[in-house]
Amino acid sequence: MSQVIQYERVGDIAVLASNNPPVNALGYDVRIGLVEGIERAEQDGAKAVLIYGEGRTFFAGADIREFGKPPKEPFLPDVCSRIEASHLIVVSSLHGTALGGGLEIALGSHYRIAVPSARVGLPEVLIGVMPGAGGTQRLPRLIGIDGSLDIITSGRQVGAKEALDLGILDKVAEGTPREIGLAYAQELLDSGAGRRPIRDMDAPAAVDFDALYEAVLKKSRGQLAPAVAVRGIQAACELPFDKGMKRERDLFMELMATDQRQGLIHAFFAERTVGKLPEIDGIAPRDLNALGVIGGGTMGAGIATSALLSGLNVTMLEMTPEAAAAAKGRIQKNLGGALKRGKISQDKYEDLTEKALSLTTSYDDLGDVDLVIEAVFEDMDVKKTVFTQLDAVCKPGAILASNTSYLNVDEIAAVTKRPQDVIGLHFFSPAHVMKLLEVVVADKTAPDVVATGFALGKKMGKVSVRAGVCDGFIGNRILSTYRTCADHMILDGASPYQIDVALEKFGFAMGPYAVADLAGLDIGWAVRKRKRAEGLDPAARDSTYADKICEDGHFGQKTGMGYYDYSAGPKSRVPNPQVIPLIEGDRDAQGISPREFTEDEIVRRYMASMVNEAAKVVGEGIALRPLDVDVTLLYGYGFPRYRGGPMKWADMVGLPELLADIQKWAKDDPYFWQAAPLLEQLVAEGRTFDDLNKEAS
Ligand code: 3H9
Repeated sequence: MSQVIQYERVGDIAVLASNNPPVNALGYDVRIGLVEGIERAEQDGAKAVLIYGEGRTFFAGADIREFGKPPKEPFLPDVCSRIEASHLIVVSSLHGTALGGGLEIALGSHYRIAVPSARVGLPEVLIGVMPGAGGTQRLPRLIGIDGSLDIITSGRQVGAKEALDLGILDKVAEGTPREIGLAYAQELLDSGAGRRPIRDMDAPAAVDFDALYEAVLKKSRGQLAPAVAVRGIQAACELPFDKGMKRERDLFMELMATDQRQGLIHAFFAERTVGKLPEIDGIAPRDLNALGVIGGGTMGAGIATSALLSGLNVTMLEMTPEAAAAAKGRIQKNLGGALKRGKISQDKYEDLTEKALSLTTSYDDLGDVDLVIEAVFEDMDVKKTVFTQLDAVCKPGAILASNTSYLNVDEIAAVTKRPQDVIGLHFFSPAHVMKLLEVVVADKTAPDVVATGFALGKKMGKVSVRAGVCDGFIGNRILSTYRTCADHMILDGASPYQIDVALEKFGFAMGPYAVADLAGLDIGWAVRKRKRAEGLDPAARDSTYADKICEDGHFGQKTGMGYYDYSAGPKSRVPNPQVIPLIEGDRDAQGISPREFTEDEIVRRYMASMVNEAAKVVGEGIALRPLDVDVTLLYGYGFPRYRGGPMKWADMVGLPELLADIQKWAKDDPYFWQAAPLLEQLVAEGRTFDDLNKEAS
């Protein structure tokens, strides 16, 4: 008998309790245990079977770690069908998250009960597959096409009440899953209720599935699984049950073989691994109740909003009462958005804006905060002044953090008498929306300060990535390289619009020039001016058209004009007619004859420059592992999740091919295309970035 499924008789009811922490994933032992449990119940005279999960949840799905390996019998669809075929009444009692194969086990059962806090769903498309154990065949028979289509193609989790209303659940009751399951099974036996296999229910009438397929494909922006899942629902409506099951299995296996499945599962595990760091293993974070924020512009107000929403008290410091009032207005606006979306109540809104938030113009009011985040103008001298003042007023042990996006945190720390308490906490704008937080660890930062940075990120619901100190840390350093690559392609003949289209087709939410317009062209302008002042390498290519756009007062969306003209609204994106002549001027001045670029070449160059810089970032230890880069790009830079991140993408494309491209392009521009030593090493050793991830875990 399987170790993970415990069998017990309670009167006429055979109880199968699954005990496979942490989430009762349906691995081999669980599958075999369920089949054995049903067989034993049938043989020892039970009249009903109760299936439930011990620990925090009912089955959260198939064991994703088994994906990509040869499947081992009994397969999950057969387990569900075996449960359904039993001559005993089978009840599943749900708590926690009954997801994917977990919900499919419940759908294979004849009745379903859940505790009120339970959530159900078929999230397979979120990891690049589709329900493969009867979900697309049974759910439409139970709740119809519309509900199934929504649940299966979105992958969203459905609360118990909604699931009851939809007809997925038969009953919701308070208690432990065991108690409510036993009571319900007994109630069914007492009432003489019969078996109720969903396979015997009528399938809904077919609709125009080709149109549905196309609509879902368009909505999924390049991701295949949701549209392919529509074909599964179609099979439920058009084929007899067993043939529908076969069709579902074929579609499932088709998706299992895709790069998108690999990319999405990589992303799933990468975001769960990124916070696991040897340096903070077992280290307790410092107390974190009161936060100070210096500077109430868009960034500071976003950070304060996020902190307030996570339950921290915030003291916001601004230079003047007027600026403080403006900062409060921004925070109120942000929180107003949360109120409007139903995320907080009116009372909570009042509490956060009037009690948890205080405004000040005096550094003395920061004496009691546990952690203070500076979000002032991106200028080293200004930052040093702020940190000197903070060092003077903050209590011993308080953490002093900078939200700088490029500047050297070691240099900032050096102006204080407590460099061990100084850290970089780089949020992404708008900080109350964007999920990424770079935790920048300086030379002298203490481990419990790092742990506190991660604890703050968790409290705020962020995905935190550890970064070392360098110009731009992980994300902005890599961004600066691939933007430079795009700028070079423009000098050589591509247009910003062609580049945006090519990368949006690749799957980026927005192309780099549309992003630049959104972020504000003045930001890149300031960085270019700083870098030129520091002295550019004479071998580096440079251009001036982007500066000229700024000199004309066009900073992108906020001024209504940038690479695009936004006079018809922020989404209108009509090319600004002044841009191409400015580019042509640059080309003429540099004696460049423009050439054609295909979309394929644009993507190859752009991606190669990104991966190459990322390999340098990993090789230098700025990012701990390739997966840290992947998570950074996925959460901060709109990288398509179904491609897993740039390093995972590179592994799938092939590192030798990528290196060969870089070496070829280096013949024309040896300064820009310097291959990363780590990339050369991996190619020489026949290894991948993912091998490095595995070695580090
Ligand atoms: C499927 O079912 C296909 C079928 O239709 C057909 C098959 C033929 N497998 O997220 P957490 C691990 S596809 C293996 O931190 P939470 C996770 O890595 C599957 N491991 O906790 C982590 O490990 P570690 C459909 C899994 O409370 C630990 O559990 N189901 C799986 O924030 C805790 O996870 C899904 O896609 C898994 N299925 O969230 C559900 N799930 O401690 C995917 C989790 O070593 N899972 N782990 O880092 C989730 O959405 C969330 O994990 C869940 C819990 C909501 C369950």
